Amino acid sequence: MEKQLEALKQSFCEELGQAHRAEDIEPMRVKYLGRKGALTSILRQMGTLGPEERPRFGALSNKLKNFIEQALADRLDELKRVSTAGGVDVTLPGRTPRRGGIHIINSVISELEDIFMSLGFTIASGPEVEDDYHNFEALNIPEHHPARDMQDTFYFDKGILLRTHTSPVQIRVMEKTGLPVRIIAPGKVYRCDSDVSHTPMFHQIEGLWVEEGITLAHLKGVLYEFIHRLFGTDVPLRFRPSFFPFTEPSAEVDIGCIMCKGKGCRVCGNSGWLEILGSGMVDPNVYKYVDIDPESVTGFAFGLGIERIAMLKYGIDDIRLFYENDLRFLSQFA
Ligand code: 2NM
Repeated sequence: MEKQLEALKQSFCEELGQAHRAEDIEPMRVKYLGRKGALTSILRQMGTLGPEERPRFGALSNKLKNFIEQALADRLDELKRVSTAGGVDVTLPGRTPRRGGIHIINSVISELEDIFMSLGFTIASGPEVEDDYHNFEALNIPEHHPARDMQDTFYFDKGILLRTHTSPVQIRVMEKTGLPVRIIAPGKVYRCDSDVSHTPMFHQIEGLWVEEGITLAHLKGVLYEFIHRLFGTDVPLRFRPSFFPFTEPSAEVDIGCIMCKGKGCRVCGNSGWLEILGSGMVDPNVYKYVDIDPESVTGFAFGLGIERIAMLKYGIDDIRLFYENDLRFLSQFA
């Protein structure tokens, strides 16, 4: 019979743990302590015991009855307290907030900054809302150049726009600080364009080194070093003549396709090469706009899109993924 009491206590405790509403308590009291309850039916068997066993069994039964009464009262108290806290169960453990992470684009920017800082470049920044003069005119981009077309540029009032590249930062630095200049300008730029490889906002890094005696050899040296640090020293590189209004001569830089190792694939359009940046020697006309004597110095500049670098480095085939805020995508890089 002692065993029966012990088993009763155990099943009572288990059931109490499952009671989550105040209304669950009264039915339990009836079930265990009521006239037809479990404890009562055990007590009814007391008559079958010898007189010497009865007092001990009586004491044990009483103890269990008190225990059940107290436990029911305590649990009821607790459940009432919880329901008066606006239905919020303050006894539940808190929810752990999800930890944020660095966006993949920002971590690629940091990586590029580290490379250029180790080559003696400092980091410059400037406004994203620019004027026509710094975004176009001082960069030797003539009035009717296609880059000024309404299709590419987001305009505010006449003469005010969202910068379409970070070159205006370099114009501002040349205007303001003396020579020599050795800077990179990372940041957001805006163009009215949207498809698998274009978003209306994207990121660029442009670099500028202007100092007496700077030649095309410095341009090649810096860009070789940069690309080898970013993609590894076994990636082949080629300089292809090109044109930009603000550099003369100009060159675009291709790397051997990192997807197919130069064999030709969908990513490189079967050419085996990927275009990754534009560069050139700063056009003497640009110096005139910022009051630098074009006879006294030379310099080189370059520019590249961060998203494109990130897509190549991580094998991402749609640029829009960067800005849809889908954590299934973003958390892979955090
Ligand atoms: C590029 C390619 C070539 C460039 C030029 C200048 C400045 F301000 F010095 F004239 N900044 N950035 C430049 C040169 C940018 O991007 C594809």
